[in-house]
Amino acid sequence: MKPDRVGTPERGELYSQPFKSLSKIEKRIGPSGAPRLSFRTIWISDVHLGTRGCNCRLLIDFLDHCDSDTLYLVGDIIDGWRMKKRFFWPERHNAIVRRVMKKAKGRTRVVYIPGNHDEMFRQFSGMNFGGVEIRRSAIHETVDGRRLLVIHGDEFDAVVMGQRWLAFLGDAAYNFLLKLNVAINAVRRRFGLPYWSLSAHAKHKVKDAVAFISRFEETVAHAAEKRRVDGVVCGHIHTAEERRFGDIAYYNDGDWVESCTALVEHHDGRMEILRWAEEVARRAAPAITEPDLEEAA
Ligand SMILES: [Mn+2]
Repeated sequence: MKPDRVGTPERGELYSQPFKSLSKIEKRIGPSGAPRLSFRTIWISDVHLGTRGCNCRLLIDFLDHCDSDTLYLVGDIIDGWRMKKRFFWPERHNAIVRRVMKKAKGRTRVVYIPGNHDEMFRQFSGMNFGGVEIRRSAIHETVDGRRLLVIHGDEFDAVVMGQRWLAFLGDAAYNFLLKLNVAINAVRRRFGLPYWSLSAHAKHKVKDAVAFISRFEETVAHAAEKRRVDGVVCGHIHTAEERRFGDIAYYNDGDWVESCTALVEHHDGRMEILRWAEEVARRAAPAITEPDLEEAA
């Protein structure tokens, strides 16, 4: 029995390219030469395509090295707010859309839950575009039978922050920080240094930001408790986290602007936050051999 196929009986296109997908599965090697990873479920959010802040290089690498039965796009994938002001759409952003659509046409079930920056897609909830299901929220059942509510998380801005204009105000300062982040990392890349997030680093240093994050997490977990689910997966605040509030499991898949993280469910049901910049750095580092270890000891 394949429980992961439950709820997707319409996937006739599963067998449309048998030879192509078979050879890929056999290889299980990504373009970098590192092994391709397989998960039951992947959640990513806050990609902010259409902005300079999006770490498209790392995300392309992630999509090229990770497969899953189900892929949830948990909102703020495309940044409509920013694009209204100035149109920015490099070829690399197309490459991301192409990769997601290719997964949707293949063996991956893709569920897209728009957030506040891509709220223009919310009007298409219930529709299916090229295999991508658009939903306002979803209930994900883990392999061990737990029910997780999947939402973007901006639903709670009013509760957590008071009013929506505050979100815009914070957005300007935050935007500046992200621009600085892009500049710093362009220099770091020149010198062959791995990606490092200034904005994520700054956020953890600011007391108010820390208080805001914990209030958000608590509010979301409380809402999940009311919905009588076992846990919740969200994004929105760009802070990956895995913690418990009483009986409720809280998961945040982070973002691809600062921390470059994804939440995954392994085939055995184990949940994990992947920090992709670290994965890539590890790949580049020389493997530690046994004599090295003996020397160190
Ligand atoms: Mn958001």
